[in-house]
Amino acid sequence: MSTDDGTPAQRTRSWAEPFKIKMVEPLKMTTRAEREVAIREAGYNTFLLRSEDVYIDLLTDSGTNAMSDRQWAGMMLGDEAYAGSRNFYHLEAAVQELYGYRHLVPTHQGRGAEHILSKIMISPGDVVPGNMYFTTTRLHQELAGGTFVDVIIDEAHDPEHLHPFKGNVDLDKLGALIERVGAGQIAYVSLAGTVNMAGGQPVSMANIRSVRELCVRHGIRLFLDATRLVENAFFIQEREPGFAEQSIAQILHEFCSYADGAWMSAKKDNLVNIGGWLAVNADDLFEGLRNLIVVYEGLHTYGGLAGRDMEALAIGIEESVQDDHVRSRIGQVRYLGELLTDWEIPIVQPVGGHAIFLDARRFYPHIPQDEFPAQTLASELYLDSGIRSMERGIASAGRDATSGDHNRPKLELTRLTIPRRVYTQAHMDVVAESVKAVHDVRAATRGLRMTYEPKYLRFFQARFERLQANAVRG
Ligand code: P70
Repeated sequence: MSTDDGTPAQRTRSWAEPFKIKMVEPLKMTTRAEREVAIREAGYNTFLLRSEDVYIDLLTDSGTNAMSDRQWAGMMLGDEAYAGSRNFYHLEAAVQELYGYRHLVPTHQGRGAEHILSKIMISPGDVVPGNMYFTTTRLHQELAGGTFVDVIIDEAHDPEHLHPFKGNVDLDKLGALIERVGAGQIAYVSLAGTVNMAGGQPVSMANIRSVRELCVRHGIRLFLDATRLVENAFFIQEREPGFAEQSIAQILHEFCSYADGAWMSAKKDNLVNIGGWLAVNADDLFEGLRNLIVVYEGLHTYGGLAGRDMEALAIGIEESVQDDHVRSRIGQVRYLGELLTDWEIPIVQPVGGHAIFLDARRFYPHIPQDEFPAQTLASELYLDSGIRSMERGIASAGRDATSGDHNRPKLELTRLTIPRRVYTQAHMDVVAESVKAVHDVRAATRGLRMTYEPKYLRFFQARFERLQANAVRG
């Protein structure tokens, strides 16, 4: 821990936010009767609620971060030139310094980068191994003609397993896949830090070193989903022998050095409200990306972002790797996790970087997966207190591209995602109390039926209705 050069006893002292609050945004409280109407009109899908009807918004940590005074000052220094904006060069320098890649293109957000990378790297019929799927990542791989294959360790699918690096790749699974399809058919290996769908679970440095070695041996490229890689570095610093004395920035840099490039949803770790980027080392690859970016995003020196957004992002990158920031960010997530664990609420363990994941299978053992237990839990939480969470279960997993049947993931989770630098510890107390209230009446709760299902990424806009009216509570 870089800021704490003291004894182990001092390390156990409380953390606090390394900032004070300069501007506030009032929150709106609603009544249960108002929420009944709002959630029904939203088709029991928290994505379809109006944010005005939400009290504490834990839908996502994406684009919901609070920017610093330095970032806001940077917004005033936007160079809105079409080409060669000064802010682009600041952004490029920040990514080169902290992530270590030579070439950069900005994108409007993470999926813009996923789209371009998938188009360049994947040929129809290719296979893309990765450490658990992510919704947008997998869809872009599929739209480019690829097939995603999950090579994460089995422990990642078990919400109760206490493995310290549940995001790790299973090298035997990856090796067997390469044997089976041949290295020529593997587009690249796709590795995410603090794996979102597994509960924000980290990848160890030892694991990425081994994955790198395997890839080099077979001439396969390795790309990182860097969206929450700073948070991944924190877990390496805390849990992996030999890293306790290194800074988050040093660990991040080494981790990135094992990959050929990375894509980023800057709306998470990088502390901005919008933005993304794609960075690589190889000149030929960059040539291709830079060309395609002008087709889909914008000129290669803005890629869909305003100059001011690139400036806020360049500053956000610097702030995001500060050890005190990361420690308090993850400290807050853990605080909520500890409250829920004390009350024996089933959550994914160990607690990951960006969210608490409620285990809806154990929360509602009487609701079958086809009746959307995690979606049900998200709507019950909203009804109880106005807190907004997100389904990460069968609705998110979509349908099998060949059979058309639901994908039925082992993990049926409801995510309470904590935005960075936004809420206080008292908000976390209120959230925990609401989860407990919903848990106390769980036996009376019934599931949902899907009444409308969009073709792509159905969870965003799907609509549901209640299977049976739930018992009215006071
Ligand atoms: C979330 C957000 C975005 C994301 C991510 C990882 C590991 C790429 C992206 C895409 C937003 C979201 C996206 C899909 C479904 C639900 C929510 N995750 N890789 O809340 O980045 O959103 O900037 O295009 O987590 O987890 P972007």
